[in-house]
Amino acid sequence: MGEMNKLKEIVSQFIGEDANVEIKPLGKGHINDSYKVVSGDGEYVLQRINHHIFKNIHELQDNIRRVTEHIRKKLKEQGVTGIDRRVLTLIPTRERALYYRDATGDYWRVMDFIKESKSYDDINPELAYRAGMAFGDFQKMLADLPGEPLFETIPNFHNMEARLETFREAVKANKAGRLDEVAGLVKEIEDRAEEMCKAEKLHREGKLPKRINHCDTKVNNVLFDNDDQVLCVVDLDTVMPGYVLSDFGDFIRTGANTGAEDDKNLDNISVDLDIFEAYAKGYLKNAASFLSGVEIENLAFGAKLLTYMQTVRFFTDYIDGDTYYKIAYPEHNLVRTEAQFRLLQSLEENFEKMRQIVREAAAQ
Ligand code: GN1
Ligand code: MG
Repeated sequence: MGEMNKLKEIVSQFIGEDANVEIKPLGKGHINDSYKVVSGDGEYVLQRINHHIFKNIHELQDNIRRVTEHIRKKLKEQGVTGIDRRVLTLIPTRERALYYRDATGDYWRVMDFIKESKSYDDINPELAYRAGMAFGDFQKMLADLPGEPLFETIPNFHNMEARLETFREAVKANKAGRLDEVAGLVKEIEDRAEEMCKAEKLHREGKLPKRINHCDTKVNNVLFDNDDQVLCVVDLDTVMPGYVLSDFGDFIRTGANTGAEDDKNLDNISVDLDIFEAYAKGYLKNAASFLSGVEIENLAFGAKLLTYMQTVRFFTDYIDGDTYYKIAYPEHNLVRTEAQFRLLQSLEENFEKMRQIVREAAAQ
């Protein structure tokens, strides 16, 4: 069966047979494969869920069901109109399952395509402010999710201690024989290791709670409408318990970088403090009411932490021989590592300014 016929057969499991269905690749995630599906009765997103990374698809899809149902309920209570564009809608299979496993063992899901929406890879302060409000609202709406805690779809996903352990194992094993060329960078990572494990330490001391986090607060995971108003937050695979400083920090890492995540020209890279300030203001506008002093005091640290964590993750994958992230060329993970490290250095240089900005935003 050709690739397109295979995709059509998978789509038919969810929406039935449609000879004229159109399926085209969509987006540029590092993990899943996404397609836009246009059929006679609607537009959808089809995704192959990467089950090498998300090992329990059943629990993952159940998380997304709980999260989207809860948000939908909140939006209804608030009298919000056009709810179908304000929260993702999972389309079940004809057997009423939330995913489909094909004959080769791959896992698939279908969601409604959010019409007239767009995302940005680069933003301005106004959009950052709106995105900050959106992620603040997202955490707030989920703060009273009833029932069991959400499943950790990737165990220890934003746990720095665990990430460093994996990094050190990779260094020891030196599987791809790449260690000689990167020894200087290994030292830079180790020099900061203790500081960067501060969140886990605070948590053990009972000073930093876990809440429901998005855990992939990239700029392009916020959808905007044609008037640049926020529609909703997407990419819910990693919604799980975590520290709010992680979500704050990952947005700054991706949204307040004047360069690209994999910029080859390190001179392009620095923290954009206007974006930082706008995001902090928007986020705290919606989140200040439920955050503790310790959580607020550590938001700026979160920007350093998530950038450091991403440096370690790309670096680990490079040392391992590129087994996790999709790469476009052989040195890609090293380029990403160096670019993230440069951003970290810029965050370090601007750290006191960032803390001051957060304090002022929280006082408003
Ligand atoms: C991955 O594929 P994407 O863009 O959704 C990764 C994030 C990283 C990011 C780095 C499940 O996200 O944690 O921050 O790449 N997602 C997973 O760009 O590992
Ligand atoms: Mg993602």
